[in-house]
Amino acid sequence: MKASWDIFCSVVDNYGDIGVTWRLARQLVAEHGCAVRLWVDDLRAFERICPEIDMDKDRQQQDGVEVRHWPAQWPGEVAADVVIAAFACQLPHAYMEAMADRERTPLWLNLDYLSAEDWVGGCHGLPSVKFRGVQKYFFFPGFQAQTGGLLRENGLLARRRAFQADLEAQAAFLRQLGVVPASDARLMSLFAYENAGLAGWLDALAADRRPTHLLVPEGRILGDVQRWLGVDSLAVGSVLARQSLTLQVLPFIRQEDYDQLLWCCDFNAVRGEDSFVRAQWAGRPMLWHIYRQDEDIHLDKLEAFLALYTRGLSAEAGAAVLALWRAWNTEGQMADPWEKLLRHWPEIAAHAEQWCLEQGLQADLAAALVQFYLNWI
Ligand code: TRH
Repeated sequence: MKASWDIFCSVVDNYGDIGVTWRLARQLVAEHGCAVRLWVDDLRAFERICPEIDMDKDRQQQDGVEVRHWPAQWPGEVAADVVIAAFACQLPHAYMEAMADRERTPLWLNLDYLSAEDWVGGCHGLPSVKFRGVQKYFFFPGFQAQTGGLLRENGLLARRRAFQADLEAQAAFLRQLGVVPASDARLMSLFAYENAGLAGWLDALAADRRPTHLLVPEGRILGDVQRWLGVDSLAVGSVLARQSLTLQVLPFIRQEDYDQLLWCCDFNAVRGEDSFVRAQWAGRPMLWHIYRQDEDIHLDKLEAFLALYTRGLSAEAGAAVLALWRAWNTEGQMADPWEKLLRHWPEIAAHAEQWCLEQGLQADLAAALVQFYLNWI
């Protein structure tokens, strides 16, 4: 009998909550033969990353996953063998009763946010609260051996490498997005929250000797791009040039295509959680716009990741990465750190691939979850 899994996703904002749970659900089905129901309270966000989603359906099959609209009134379904509350979302009370009513109580996990902080390894897998005898456990993704690892599908890195080695396939992929960069251009992607530091960075890219083709998926950073360009609006598909910089606005594309876009680019600016991990699997230099939290605690998370990520870089290259990431996340001056990063580009590029290989040696998050369940029963 296949183990049944219920994954609960409450879309707080943006696309990370659904982005992570959708990848996980598909992987549990495809690689571990699990029967997965994915409960999502906002199908609109889902439809942006997976256009096949029918927003009018309460129940639908997508890639072997039973996608369910999480209703305000719980429909009285039997609880699954494994229950994942993603990002500390609150399960319906009736569902918790259903968990406790099962003959064999389910494994109940809270899938937490990704963090590189040291304490994560010590808390991963620990018991949390109990409800009528059903024990909940913390499950922490992470970058180090004591954690639950990162989402990574089977064969992902081999597929990525084959695609990066195939220039024709990359050009064809970009062409169908309407992207035809100049042959000597540095191709970059920019997915970020609003950021007052953007103007200084764009100035530096425009003044650079080497051309840059910057792809900006529609979203929150577009207002800053617009202001810098001095235009009233920026429609999807717009291509505008300023000195060495060509800016192109892309539509929001399906998740698999976004992965491939990252693989095509020489440099990726990403944000949140899921695109941040996918940029690491792209094996290319990158910049992370971390999700802002109260009392600036996100800056501690940023530093924790940087401490790990810059290990093995020379002091100068490490300092260049630190300066750029810190400037971006404090809306500081970008021009000078960007120039420094360019000076160390070959080393930073080799390091990005090395980091990806090292992370790829860890058990992936879906496999770690399945193993946790097997150990538990
Ligand atoms: O959208 P994000 O900022 O999401 C999150 C949420 O805000 C969440 O509440 C918060 O907790 C978390 O950040 C830290 O960034 P993220 O995580 O990168 O998610 C974006 C998803 O959108 C990811 O799965 C990739 C996908 N995507 C596409 O499918 N197509 C696109 O064109 C783009 C740009 C992204």
